[in-house]
Amino acid sequence: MALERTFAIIKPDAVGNGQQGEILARIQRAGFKIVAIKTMRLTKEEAGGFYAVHKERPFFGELTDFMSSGKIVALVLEAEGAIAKWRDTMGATDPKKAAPGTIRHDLGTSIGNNCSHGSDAPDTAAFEIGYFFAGMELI
Ligand code: 3AN
Repeated sequence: MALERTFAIIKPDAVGNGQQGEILARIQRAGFKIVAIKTMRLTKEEAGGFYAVHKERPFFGELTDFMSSGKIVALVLEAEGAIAKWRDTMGATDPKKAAPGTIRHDLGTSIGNNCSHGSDAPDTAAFEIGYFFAGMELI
């Protein structure tokens, strides 16, 4: 398997609950290298640009309101097969369907408030990393 990078977010629900340390510990235990990390608050427009692929979905307004409701932690994670590995570490989108021991199962409260985001493919990882981080932050 090739060394790969993925993009991750610790979402406003988890930062608001003070769970960012717990999630960073899980990232470390799972064996990821943290290439880049920053705390920030998105505007609704910036959240909309990030989730542009979902703009026709009925939950788009709710999603962009939530993602701009508080601080997030944006991360670039590196590991062998990082994209699939991070999605496995997070668990299914809906915390009720996520496996025990995954971040979303253990810390998430609903399909919207599910603590974390992860890129789903190499092309989305490339777009999402570039949306949040400049090249010099990724050396
Ligand atoms: P994932 O983040 O697991 O790839 P997607 O791509 O299906 O999931 O959904 C994108 C984001 O939209 C997710 N982070 C999720 O929190 C949110 N979302 C998905 N479905 C709903 C829904 N029915 N209501 C509110 N938010 C949703």
